[in-house]
Amino acid sequence: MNSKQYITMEDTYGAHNYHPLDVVICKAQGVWVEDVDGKRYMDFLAAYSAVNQGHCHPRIIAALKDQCDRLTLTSRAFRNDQWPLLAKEATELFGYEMILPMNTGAEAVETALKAIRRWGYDIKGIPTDKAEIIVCGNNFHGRTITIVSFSTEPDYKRGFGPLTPGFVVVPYGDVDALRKAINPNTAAFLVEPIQGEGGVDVPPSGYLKTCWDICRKNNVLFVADEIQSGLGRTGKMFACDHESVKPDMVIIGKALSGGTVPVSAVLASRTILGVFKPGDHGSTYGGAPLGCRVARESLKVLIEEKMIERSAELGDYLMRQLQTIDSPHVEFYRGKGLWIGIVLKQSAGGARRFCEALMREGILCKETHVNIIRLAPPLCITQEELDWAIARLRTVLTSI
Ligand code: IF1
Repeated sequence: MNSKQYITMEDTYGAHNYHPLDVVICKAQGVWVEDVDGKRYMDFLAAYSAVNQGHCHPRIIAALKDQCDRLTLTSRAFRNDQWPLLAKEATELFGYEMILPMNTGAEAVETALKAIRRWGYDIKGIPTDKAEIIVCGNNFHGRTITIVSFSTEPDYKRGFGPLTPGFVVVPYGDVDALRKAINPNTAAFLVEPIQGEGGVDVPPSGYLKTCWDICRKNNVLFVADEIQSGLGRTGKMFACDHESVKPDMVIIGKALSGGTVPVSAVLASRTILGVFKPGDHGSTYGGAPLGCRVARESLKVLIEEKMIERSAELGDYLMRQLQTIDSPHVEFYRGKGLWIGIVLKQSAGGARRFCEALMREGILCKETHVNIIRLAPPLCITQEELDWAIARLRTVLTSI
């Protein structure tokens, strides 16, 4: 079958909850993907930063295959030989006392919300059912009904009511708004250190540190959703590291399993994750040996192949090169490491057509919020591959 036939089949039988580019990918390696018609593209989205290590990384795939031949799932009714190793390695690597494993990012965020609320009641002493969690405008933390209850994007929540109460929204980047929103019932502040869906929106320098200080002074948990911004994407292990902020709780996912099977987790102190007693929370695949084995290898690859340093170096290079492109359509560029948003002028007619033009040039990326092109290649990208992409970005941004 050719692309057209696959697309017709998908659109006939699959729910239309996405509006994807018309590229039908059938294989991939590193930064390169190939469609069913044999055309090659450079992936500049990396599955929303779930493929930081590159597609089908040989070490990660080898670990996946080896574990598949041994043991894939026990459920947490029994123990296995991979979860304890991931638990030890991840808590030591990230500097936390405890970790709770889940699968998707949304599940990890829901886990964090449960831990926050129970900490609020059992430890902070907030009256039952009065706990408040402060979140930011333009947030994206997943698609469950509770998570979209605090989204500020109407399309993400319309028709999904009744919505979950207990959330207070403040403008992103505004420390005074956070300070004013805190009251004795506030349990936590949940924030993306850089807003991905918000269009790679980097907050003002010092924002995270000031928010962290305000939370500490008010016995409010500072919780960072690093599911997309973490694991090297911004040139540090975590985006919070750019301001030397150590969250009370950090949420990770996506690249934790290098684009294979979903693995996510919440890390925090023994006091915070100690609120969960046996049977309080869990999931069928959370802590499965297959996911844990792959996650262990994915973290090792990130570190041993110096992908975090590469993200910092090549990200700075990419930003400098973009700044030299004199395009009538670009308002400004923003981002950190190999994570950049190209904010287009209103007159540019929306980012979608630029993404379609880039696809014709052999680059796959995604628009967000109508006028922003998101750039996020796998962190294994080489200088030569990046130069190849920059030449095409220059062509599209100056020729449309
Ligand atoms: C979609 C967006 C990105 C995330 C952060 C939690 C989650 C995500 C910071 C939930 C997931 C994905 C979900 C996917 C598209 C993509 C996305 F456009 F939706 F917003 F990346 F920006 N926290 N983001 O970015 O993790 O449950 O998906 O594993 O839902 O369309 P998940």
